[in-house]
Amino acid sequence: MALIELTVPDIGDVTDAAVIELLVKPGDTIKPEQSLITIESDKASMEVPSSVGGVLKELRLKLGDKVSQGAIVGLLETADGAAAAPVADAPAPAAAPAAAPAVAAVAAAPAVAVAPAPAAAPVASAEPVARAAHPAAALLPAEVTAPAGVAHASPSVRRFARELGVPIEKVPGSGPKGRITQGDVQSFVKGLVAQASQPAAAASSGAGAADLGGMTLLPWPKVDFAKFGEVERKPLSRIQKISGANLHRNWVRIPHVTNNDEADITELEALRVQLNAEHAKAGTKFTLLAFLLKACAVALRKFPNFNASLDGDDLVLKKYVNIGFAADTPNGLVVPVIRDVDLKSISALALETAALAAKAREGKLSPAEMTGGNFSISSLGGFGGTTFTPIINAPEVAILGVCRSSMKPLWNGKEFVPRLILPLSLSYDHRVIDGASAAKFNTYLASLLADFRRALV
Ligand code: CAO
Repeated sequence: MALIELTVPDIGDVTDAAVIELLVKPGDTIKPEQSLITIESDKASMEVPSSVGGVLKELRLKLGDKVSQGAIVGLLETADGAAAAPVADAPAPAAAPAAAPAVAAVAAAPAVAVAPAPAAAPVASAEPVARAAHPAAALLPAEVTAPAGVAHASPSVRRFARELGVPIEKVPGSGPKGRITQGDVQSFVKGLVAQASQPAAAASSGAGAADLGGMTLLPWPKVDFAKFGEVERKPLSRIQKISGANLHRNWVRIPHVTNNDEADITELEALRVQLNAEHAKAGTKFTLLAFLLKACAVALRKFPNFNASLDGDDLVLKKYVNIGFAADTPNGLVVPVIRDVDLKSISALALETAALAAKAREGKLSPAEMTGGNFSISSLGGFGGTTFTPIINAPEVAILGVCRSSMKPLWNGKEFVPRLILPLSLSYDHRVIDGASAAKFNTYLASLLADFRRALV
């Protein structure tokens, strides 16, 4: 029987490394090469193993202690007293990466060192070349690989993360007290893989990949839905995948604000009903959408910044007025574009929107019929709702959302009168349009819809 003092070996120029894990406790039977503690400096985390077996009689360190070479880890009672071998006789590290700092458990009673042991690879300071060698690490944005706070994970989980090139300190822990489990590392990697495949989807839609300006997100939650009830898996349609990637980009990259207003369309609706009655034989249907297109064209002429696109540091003001409208189809959302809306009659606009909407539903729109828009209208009036936040169709800078009109009591100065009120939700790119301009645009649009004669002025 011999009592051996275990000390921290030469750990290069690392000093005051924090003890972040105690992997054993007094009374434990320690096998040779078993890790005793994990220490972490600002450059690396390392496990300190014992090269000899025995029973740990005393642990002299606690979490948070700062250690340097020579610090006493604890006292180990060996069975025969022969384990404290010179360094030269000690077993070689089994799997220490060449770049890893050499950390040894040191038996020192008296001055007898024991084996250098396998040590953890420096996770936080891994060279780019080393990272690229790992599939998961290659997916990490630069700032994800930067050093961060102390991570709590067992040696086997650390080893697992290391093998995948995952910086353990970036993995959110789901275990007790935030401890990182092997499942957490797996979820982290799956999340990175999923994120990495999203730009590919955007690229396939012609949108091109883009980094998220340093935004790092948690992995997407992985849930086994079938555990909670019956499910059916249905792949997204091609249009849904393309429009989804575009909507996602636009939502993330454009600072959206929505201005909500109301238009009194009592007179307009009366006119529309009258026109429809008069043109019933010809089969022309004067839709609200046609009037909205015309009113928006007039408003776009009055507020040119809405009829524009951002191109770097320039605002490109367009001298033509092309407006797209969102059309709901069995395969997903598409946006056919009406050209030169300002030059067309309302009946022509009604006919053209009907023809394009029918083509959209049949999936027969050509690419040319869906490009060149300056502004968009998303009309949900036929379905319902009171307000919503339409997503701007980049590179446009604004979009009008319209919900269902309803009769409301309006105060005319003397009494409440029933009026047909149309909700208008104008989303705008706040980099180009300020709140005051948006309020003016929406108010002006509402005034046109309230009295269409103003559109002639
Ligand atoms: N308030 C009340 N009723 C309205 C209305 C409104 N704002 N707008 C339309 N309606 C009524 C119409 O009066 C018509 O009723 P009747 O059949 O009794 O005459 C009915 O709704 C259908 O209207 P419409 O034929 O004029 O068609 P529309 O202009 O409303 O819509 C189209 C055409 C292509 C825009 C529409 O079919 C569509 O696809 N809308 C979906 C837009 C969308 O999905 N937006 C979301 C994009 S973001 O996810």
